[in-house]
Amino acid sequence: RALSGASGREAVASRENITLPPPDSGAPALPRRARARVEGVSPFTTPNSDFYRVDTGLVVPKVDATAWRLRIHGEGVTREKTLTFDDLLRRELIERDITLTCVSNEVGGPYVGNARWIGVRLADLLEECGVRPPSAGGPADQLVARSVDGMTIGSPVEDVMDGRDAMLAVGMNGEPLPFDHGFPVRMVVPGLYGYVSACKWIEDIELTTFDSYDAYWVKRGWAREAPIKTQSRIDTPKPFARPKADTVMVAGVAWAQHRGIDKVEIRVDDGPWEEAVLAAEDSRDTWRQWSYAWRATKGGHTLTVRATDRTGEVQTDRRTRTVPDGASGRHSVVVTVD
Ligand SMILES: Nc1nc2c(c(=O)[nH]1)N[C@H]1C(S)=C(S)[C@@H](COP(=O)(O)O)O[C@H]1N2
Ligand SMILES: [Mo]
Repeated sequence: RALSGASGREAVASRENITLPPPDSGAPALPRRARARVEGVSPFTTPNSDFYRVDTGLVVPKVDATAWRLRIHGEGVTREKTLTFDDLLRRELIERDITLTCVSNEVGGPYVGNARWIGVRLADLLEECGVRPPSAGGPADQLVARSVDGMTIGSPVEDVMDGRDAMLAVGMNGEPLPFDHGFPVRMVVPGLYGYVSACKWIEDIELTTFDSYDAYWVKRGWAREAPIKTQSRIDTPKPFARPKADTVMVAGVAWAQHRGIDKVEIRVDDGPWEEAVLAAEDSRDTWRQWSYAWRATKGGHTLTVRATDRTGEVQTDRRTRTVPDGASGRHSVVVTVD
């Protein structure tokens, strides 16, 4: 059906024919000091070509946007909708910077990236369909998104409709979604791990309950609900680096989407926690870069980072595995100063 022939020629052509209209609500200008000027830190905006990719697809679905449809139906839907790609483009478009994170990211791991997304506000569409969140008496507490390749991803209806910038995204960093990242349309919900929010190649949204349906990864032992944990990562120096005894710039990123990052601290060996310099906050849905000028002394040292989010919660030291709801613990890097 929507998956076109082996070559995906129609899909490629449909993508090339898309001109994304300028968003009605542009992303707020990036604060001038949102970037830490330290070599080796992850770029604030992750280029599409470097953006992590996590999915079960052996073959990336190639969907022809002109044939694509999205159906919204289920419990509490009083007016079902079927939308085309052009229907979406004709709606009010918002543009937002949102950092995506995978629940399978180990502490210090690479499965996190930040992009500027363009899309349609999902809550508006749901409201037009008559959907009310549970807090307003709606019968459905789970929104199950289904992709053309059969993936199912369940998100709390309450979160999607609570005012955050949950969207059906059509654009990523100024271009139509790359095929790898869900062309033509995917979901993005700030604050939730990808496996409970970020359905790529979406074609169906069903309103249901958590009691009556378990999505793909939930059937395999992962948590039903999974807000992103407060985390931080040292990007530089790299593990086992051999910097010279001098001032060494330690830098990285910290994230706690939809709560925001308030503070980042660095500890050298068993020393006191020292505050890092935080780059300006773009939004509470994006990561923040940080840096720390370390007066490095000769010998082997362990650098450890921890973040505090805007609820005041300090990133825990308690190590957990990624299963069932995301790794916790603190990232450390061992270096030898010459
Ligand atoms: N259709 C589909 N959507 C999916 C997945 C998938 O396997 N299939 N993986 C999810 C997971 S686990 C994550 S973390 C994000 C990753 O999005 P990205 O590959 O664009 O970084 O997509 C989510 N959406
Ligand atoms: Mo993920």
